[in-house]
Amino acid sequence: MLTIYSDDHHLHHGRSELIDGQLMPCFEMPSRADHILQRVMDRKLGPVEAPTDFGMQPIKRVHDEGFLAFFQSAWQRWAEMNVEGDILPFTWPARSLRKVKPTSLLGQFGYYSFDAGVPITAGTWQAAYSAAQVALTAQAAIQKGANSAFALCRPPGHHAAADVMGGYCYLNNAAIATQAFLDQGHKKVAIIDVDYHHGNGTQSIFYARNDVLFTSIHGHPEAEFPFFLGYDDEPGEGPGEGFNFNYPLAAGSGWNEWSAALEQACKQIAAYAPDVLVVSLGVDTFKDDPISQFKLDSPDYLAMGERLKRLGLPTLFVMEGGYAVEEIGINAVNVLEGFERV
Ligand code: Q9C
Ligand code: ZN
Repeated sequence: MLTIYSDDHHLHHGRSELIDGQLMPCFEMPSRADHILQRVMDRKLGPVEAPTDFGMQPIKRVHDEGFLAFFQSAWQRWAEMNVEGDILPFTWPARSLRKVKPTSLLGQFGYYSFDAGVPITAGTWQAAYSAAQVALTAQAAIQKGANSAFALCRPPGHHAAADVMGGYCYLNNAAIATQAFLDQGHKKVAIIDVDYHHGNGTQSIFYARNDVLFTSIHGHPEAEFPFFLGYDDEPGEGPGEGFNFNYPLAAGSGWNEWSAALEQACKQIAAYAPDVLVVSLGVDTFKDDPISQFKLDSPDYLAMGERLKRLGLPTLFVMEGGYAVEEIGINAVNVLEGFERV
């Protein structure tokens, strides 16, 4: 399987996140992608190529212009203020407040985010832009006839909506690639989001559309980030009604529960009969993940890949979460190897 990768992800390394009442070093760190790349090479998964630059146009197909302008210029504005440290949002337009767009940098950051898990550093824009190009280049390989490709993206994307960043995510790499498939002539794309967290950004981008089927298996939002989306009674709206399926699972769920949900999701995908499949590939479902509560073990990821392969679809894998850094390469590449060995 072809892997697309750019070293540009190193340009994004946030300092701190707030977790369990403490400021901790960010869990979403550069060594994550380094370990995955190492495993891709150790296992001789296939060629590793650099991304092509497709420019801003395919990103603008998914993201709001004002949001992009804010993100792209934020660090320059911060630098002019001579403040130390990363830019972090801390006030959001929650109930009782107005959804106005303030003029100040920090006010606008609150307007364009939903949590504080999105530090903007000097290199964050470039890293996120390159991650989107990685996803688009892997998408282009499938468009040219490859049966599968792996976008080794970082930072991840599935929590980012059209004009809202959050949960370590800035640009929605999977959604940008999905929209590119549609813009290049495909009629129906299915997404399966296997990250431990609900893909709220991806769901919201395609919620009113029937040309994208969104399915997600994740920790129940009653108890887990992102808390405010990802319940099982979110069917889609308008023309998109009937094209969104969430499978929230209890903390402590292992392969038995998880694979039963995967069967349900695969049944919906097969019934939809899409032209292509996009997999939002998070491996934070792993038993030793430091911020998650599922109990998948490394061999389960081989079985996951095998099941996805049996859908018989051209498949784009887009890297999302996974924070057990030592095992992240084994687990992510196991999905790809499981997919290839059927
Ligand atoms: N106590 C992705 O996996 N913070 N994002 C969780 C847990 C946010 C995860 C705090 C987790 C975001 C792409
Ligand atoms: Zn996650």
